This record gives sequence, structure tokens and C-alpha cells, in this order.
Amino acid sequence: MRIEHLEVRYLQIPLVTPFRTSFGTAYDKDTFVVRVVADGVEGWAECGAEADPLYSSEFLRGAEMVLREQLVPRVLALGGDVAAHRVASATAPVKGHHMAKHVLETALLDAELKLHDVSFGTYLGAERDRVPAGVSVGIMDSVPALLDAVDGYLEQGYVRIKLKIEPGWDVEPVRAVRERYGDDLLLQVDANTAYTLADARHLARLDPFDLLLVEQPLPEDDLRGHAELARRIATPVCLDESITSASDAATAIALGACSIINVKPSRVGGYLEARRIHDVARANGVPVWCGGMLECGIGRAPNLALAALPGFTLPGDTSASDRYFATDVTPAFELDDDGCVPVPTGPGIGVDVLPDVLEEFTVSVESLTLRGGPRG
Ligand code: OSB
Ligand code: MG
Repeated sequence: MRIEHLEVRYLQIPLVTPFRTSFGTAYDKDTFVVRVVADGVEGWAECGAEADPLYSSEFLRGAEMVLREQLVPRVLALGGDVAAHRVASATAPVKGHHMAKHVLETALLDAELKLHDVSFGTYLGAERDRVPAGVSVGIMDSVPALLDAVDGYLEQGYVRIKLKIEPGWDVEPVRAVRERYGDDLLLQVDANTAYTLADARHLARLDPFDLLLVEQPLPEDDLRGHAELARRIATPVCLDESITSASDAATAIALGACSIINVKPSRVGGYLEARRIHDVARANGVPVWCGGMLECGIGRAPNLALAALPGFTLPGDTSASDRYFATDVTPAFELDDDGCVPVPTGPGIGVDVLPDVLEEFTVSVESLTLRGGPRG
């Protein structure tokens, strides 16, 4: 493909409800989307980074800078014919910056798949046409407020509840939810690195509640701590932040640092690496599920395709659009009667961007194409 144009478009989309985690509270979805035009076809992708480097070391302005100064020039230097699967090797000399790499590879992949009339699902190897939807529930001011929120989500049909936890908001909300909804509710928790191994005995107090998993209890670089914690608690340990590549996944599994993995394409540098993690985990009998970064429809669509791969045996954080936004920049994804969200079937990411809504939420648009046009 010949790249004709590349741009980043910053969006700010109001969230229907604030989302509080152990690292902060979001009131809006701040992101940028990349639009590429290649061989006359548009490709779109959403950056997984947040405005501030609190979930991971990446952040939006940093990702934009790395794209502009490092990644895009390396991809353009490939010459006139750029294939999406070559983006990772062309940008490999640049350490880290997975979210910046992810958004570039995904936009190009979208354009390429559209040119070939192939969907993300077909390309990645999806085996289902819809995926069960869980929901990630933020930290609340009180247990009654939490129960109200969970009531609403269960009424809508979500099949799995994930509670965000932190020290001071863990055993009590978990007990309240378990007592109210019973043992059949699929329930898990996510700490976003808020504990240390010294909290092992406290975290073991979650054991009686038969959780599906505890996600990322310890700092991302503490694989050894997670392996030790996994020996000390009965709840299965799942890693999110710690897993940035298939190599990390293989290491974590070998160390016994996790028995489940949350796969987020943006965190690992793209869908091709995400699929490799799926493959490594599956070969080791480790279940995976698809996480999220509160994506708008542009990022949600390809996540749903990934979540339809056979190793994704646990419900993901791939909720319906209205869990996040009153209005999305694509047609909304909706829950069906079984609590599933459909996998898009159209070419590429399989959803069209709604130009008027996109405009309404646009903060700025900046070209990534070098002055004088792309090289090659
Ligand atoms: O740790 O999974 C996480 C949102 C932003 C940053 C990190 C995380 C999350 C979520 C929400 O849990 C997942 C979603 O619904 O997109
Ligand atoms: Mg997480």
C-alpha cells in the first residue's frame, strides 16, 4: 500500500458515569484516533493511551510524538509499498511505545483489510460471531452506590462483573456483591497494581468469595511477587499491566506468575502480538480474555474480533457502547438477549465512523505526514 495521508485526531467524549480506578478517575474518554489514507482507502484506529501515564508509562501526547518523530518515518522509509505486517519489524528498533505502535499498525491493517475486503475477525481467526460481555465497575463512594450500579448492569444482561479494587475498597464490596447476587454470579476484581506482596494475607481474605480471578494485584514489574502471591492465595492471579508481549506471557506462565491473562491489543503493540499471546496461552492451557481501555467504537470493533478467537474462553471487558457513552463515534454496539455483543463482519474493523459525531467530539486534528508529503 502507498500511504497518502496520516493524521491524528484528538477526541474528548463524555463518559456516562465517572470511572474510578486505583490510579485515578476519568470523566471523559480522552484519546486520539489515527486516520490513514492508503491506495485511496481509509484506515482507522484508536490509541489505547490515556492523557496521563498512570495506567502505563505511555500517554497521548507522548504517543503522538513517538509516532511523528520515530514510528511514521521508519514506516515511510520502507518505501512506496507498506504492508501492515511489516510495521512491527520496521519499528522494532524503537524500544517500548506499544500503544503508539499499536495504533499505527492497526490503522494500516484496517486500510489493507478493506482493500482486500476481509474483516478483522476473519483475518485474526475468529471462530464466533458474538462474544459474551462483562463489565468493569469502578470504585464507588459507598457499597449501596456500588450495588445500584451492579443492579443496573445485571438488569441489562452483562454476564460477568469486574470490580475495581484498592486498599480500603476490596473485601467489603466483594462480600456485598457476592451476598446480594449469590454464588452463580461470575465475579472478578482488578487492583491495577495497588498492592504489594506484604498484602498477601489481606488478599487471601478474598478467597472465600470464589472469584474468577484477581487482576494485576502487584506492580507490573513484579512477576516474582505475583508467582509468590499465587502460591499464597486461592483466587487465580490474572495479569494485565505486566504482559506487554508474547515473550512476557511465556515468562509469566513459566514462573507461575499468572494462570489467566487479560489481553489488550494496545498494551502489547497490536493485534498481531495479541494473537501471539493468545497462541502462547492456549498452548499452555491458560485462558485469556479481552480487556479494554474504555474504547470508542473505533477501538471496540477490532477488540470484539480478537475476543472471538477460540482461546478467549472468559467474558471480556468488551461492554456495549452505552456502558461508556451516550453517543459514540460509530453506530453503537448493543448487548443481545444473551448478554453478547456481535463481532463486526464488514471489511477491516467493520464499522463506519459517523462524521458529524466525530466532529462534535474532536478537539484537534494534526497531520503526521512529514512536510512535503510522505517519502517513497
Ligand atoms: O485495568 O482493565 C483495566 C480501563 C482503563 C484502564 C485500565 C483498565 C480499564 C478497565 C475498563 O478496567 C475496561 C473497559 O471497559 O474498557
Ligand atoms: Mg486491568
